[in-house]
Amino acid sequence: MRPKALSILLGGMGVALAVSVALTFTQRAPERPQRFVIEVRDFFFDPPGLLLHPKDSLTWVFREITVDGHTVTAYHPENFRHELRIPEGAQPFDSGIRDKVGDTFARTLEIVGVYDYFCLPHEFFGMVGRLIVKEPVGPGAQPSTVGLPQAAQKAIPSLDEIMGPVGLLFRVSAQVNTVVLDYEHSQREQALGVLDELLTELREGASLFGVLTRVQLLREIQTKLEGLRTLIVSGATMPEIFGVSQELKALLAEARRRLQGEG
Ligand SMILES: [Cu+2]
Repeated sequence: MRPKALSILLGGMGVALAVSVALTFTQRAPERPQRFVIEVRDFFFDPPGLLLHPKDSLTWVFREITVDGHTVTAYHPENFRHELRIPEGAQPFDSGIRDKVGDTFARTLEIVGVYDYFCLPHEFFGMVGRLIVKEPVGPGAQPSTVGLPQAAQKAIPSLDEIMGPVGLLFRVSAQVNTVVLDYEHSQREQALGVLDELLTELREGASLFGVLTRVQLLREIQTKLEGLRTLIVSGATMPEIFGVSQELKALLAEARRRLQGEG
């Protein structure tokens, strides 16, 4: 397992610390639907957790493919008899094994609640993810009845973490992924639109500004986002774009560690 996956596993242990700040925390205005992208890598989902609103669209892009491939599979009795950990009445999803880099799988989740999902070949290594549509309710909000594999329990972000400041970092990660995928698909204007919204949020003292200031990473993350913007405007190559996006991810991971260390 890669160091990054390990750090996510270790990071999961400090989640209870975010509880107190989560209570008074707002992540975003819910009015306008947004587009989010989660990257599927060897052997983790990036970001591992995400807060969505019912009209938001969500795409997984398979960025790294190990020899046995990966899946995006909801915890649902119809999926390999796993326990139900998505809302009652929600459609179970399963991408099937994907073994082609750049492949995508998309869903719009309309029913409010928690959606836990896993990668079929790698659940036991902790390759799991958690989505919350609007509110942390439903079967996925309850402790696992049969017990998730130990590595999965450690890797899955807590509800409080996703609903609080760390969830905001997850959202930035998913938006950076959106920018990268848009650019890869020659949607440069869309990519710039997402990026400019993020940069505006950083300048105008929204929650994101506050959280990044608190962990003393505002300036670095802002500079990297501006660097990404410059690359996109100048028509940079995909390796250059991937490079900066990975540097951004590293800064966001560091921000998460610092938030967890505050308690
Ligand atoms: Cu996998």
